[in-house]
Amino acid sequence: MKKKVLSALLSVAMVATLLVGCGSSTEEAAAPAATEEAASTEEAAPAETEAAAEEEAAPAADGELITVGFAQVGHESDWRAACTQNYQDIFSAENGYELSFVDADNDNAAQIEAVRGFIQQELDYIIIAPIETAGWDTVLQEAQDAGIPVLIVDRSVDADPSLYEAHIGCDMVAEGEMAANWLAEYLNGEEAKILVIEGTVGASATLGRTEGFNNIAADHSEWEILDSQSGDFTQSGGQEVMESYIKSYSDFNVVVCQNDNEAYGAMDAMDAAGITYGVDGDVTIISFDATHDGLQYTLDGKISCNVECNPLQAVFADQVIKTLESGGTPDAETVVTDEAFVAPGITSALATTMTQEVLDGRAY
Ligand code: GYE
Repeated sequence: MKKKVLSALLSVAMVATLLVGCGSSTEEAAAPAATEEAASTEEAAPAETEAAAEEEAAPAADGELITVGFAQVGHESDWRAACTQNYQDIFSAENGYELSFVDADNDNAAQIEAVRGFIQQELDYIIIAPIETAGWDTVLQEAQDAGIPVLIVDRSVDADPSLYEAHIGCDMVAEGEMAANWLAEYLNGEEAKILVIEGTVGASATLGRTEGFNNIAADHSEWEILDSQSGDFTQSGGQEVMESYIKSYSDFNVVVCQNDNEAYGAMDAMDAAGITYGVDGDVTIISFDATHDGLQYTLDGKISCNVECNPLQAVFADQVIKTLESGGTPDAETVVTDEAFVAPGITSALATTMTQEVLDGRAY
């Protein structure tokens, strides 16, 4: 890549002005237990990895670090914390990178400004985990005009795909469908009065999970979605929305939380109101993410079904950059696959029943 010396000098100033995170963990610790798909995708690209290692111009090979700016959504959830840690682990100096990390605190305008900052600093690559899908064309065009390749990770954007090199993330629509298909299997024709606590408005994770769930719900006339409001992917947001639902609706038997942290808040609100939930309670809770704590609640029978979204995706961004460094063309889309987990006592052909062993194997 160009402008190496300049970017190295600028990065000193950058450290003072940005929230910077530099990975210090070893490669070993960073290696995600991830999914089988993750492992197989990794195995599928050994030629590219070797090519990158042999490539003389590769900065890592000649001792120069590749500068990468990462514009992260924020720190709204346990999932996000795991995602951030994973990027800091993989994009470490040991692995040949100098990472500039900005936490946009769920502020779309601040996130776009962070990307502009990376462009001004003439970093080698920019990675964006976009808060919202909309509003990216202008700044992506600016990055392209400056000759800086951009990777979109986690959530997606609705911008022209020629403005970025690759997208890496989970299939959010498939996750929503997985949740609803499990509910159909579980209820087996019984009536459902459903309350949905959505994620951040305008985020592809919210849009996709909602769309996927609704796709399947459309085939179930015995289901009624009473309400669907945003809890912003936070525990406090989940609690507030659930408290207001409890005031407005006296008759419901399913609560769908679009991430684990919202589920924790919703459970607090139901506890306070004396509403029972879980496999032995009146209300069935579905959650997304399947983080360690979320799976503990699933193992405990409080969350009935938890649809995974694997946050350990930095290894794929590393591969895309190595491919670009060696002059190759990376896959435009890397889909990180997910599975669903159900509480003990629930028999499902669509999901894995939780055990202590599964929980112990969870790396995040
Ligand atoms: O589900 C939620 C986080 O974009 C997949 O963002 C991610 C979502 C995740 O805040 O916990």
